Amino acid sequence: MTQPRFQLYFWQTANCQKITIMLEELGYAYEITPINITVGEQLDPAFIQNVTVNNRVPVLVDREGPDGAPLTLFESGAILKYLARLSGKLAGETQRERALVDQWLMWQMAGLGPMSGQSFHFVHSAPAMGHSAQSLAYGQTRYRDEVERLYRVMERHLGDGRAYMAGEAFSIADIAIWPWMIDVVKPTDMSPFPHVEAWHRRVGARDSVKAGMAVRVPEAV
Ligand SMILES: N[C@@H](CCC(=O)N[C@@H](CS)C(=O)NCC(=O)O)C(=O)O
Repeated sequence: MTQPRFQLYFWQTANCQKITIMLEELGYAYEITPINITVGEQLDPAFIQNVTVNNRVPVLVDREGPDGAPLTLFESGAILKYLARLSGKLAGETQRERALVDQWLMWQMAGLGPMSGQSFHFVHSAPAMGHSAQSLAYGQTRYRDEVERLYRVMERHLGDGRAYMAGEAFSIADIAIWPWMIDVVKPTDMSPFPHVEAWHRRVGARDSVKAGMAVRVPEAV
């Protein structure tokens, strides 16, 4: 049996779900290789030596990479851009559209993603590790506030009536942002963000998003 072209090192997390959504959107065949980050498989020396120096997921292998040689890529934003270039889809048609797609992709990669990740850590993970409420309070407030500021940015932007982050066309910017809007980190009161909520429903209704989010690894809880 022939192997699918793409292999995705994956755990059920927002950065990995960006890639399953993108692969589903493009209709590309892929196989999942689970890397259980809850037990530290990303730190396995064999994974670091043979797959990625970055000891994180997602990692995508294109078995038919440029010049026919396999290509192994980490960083979800770089993977999205690679797949967009390969397919000629989802990264804008004109220079203007491409610039705006990149702008919002970078906004997610440098802002919403890391800030939400830190908020998740201080609000969800660190309390379970036994840190005192007092020692966590500053970090919780700092990252919750920053995430809320980023939601206000999105609300102002989408409030102008555009359907998607970079304009009228769905793009990798939407794919990068959508999986990060998780309950643990989004503002508790979403009433100031009606356009963000509407965008979230619009994107979530796509078959590719439903399929990409439905990818499960056996051990994940
Ligand atoms: N900027 C990277 C972040 C990758 C990342 O932090 N991945 C998380 C899962 S979403 C991970 O592998 N965590 C394991 C760890 O923290 O050791 C990307 O967008 O791909």
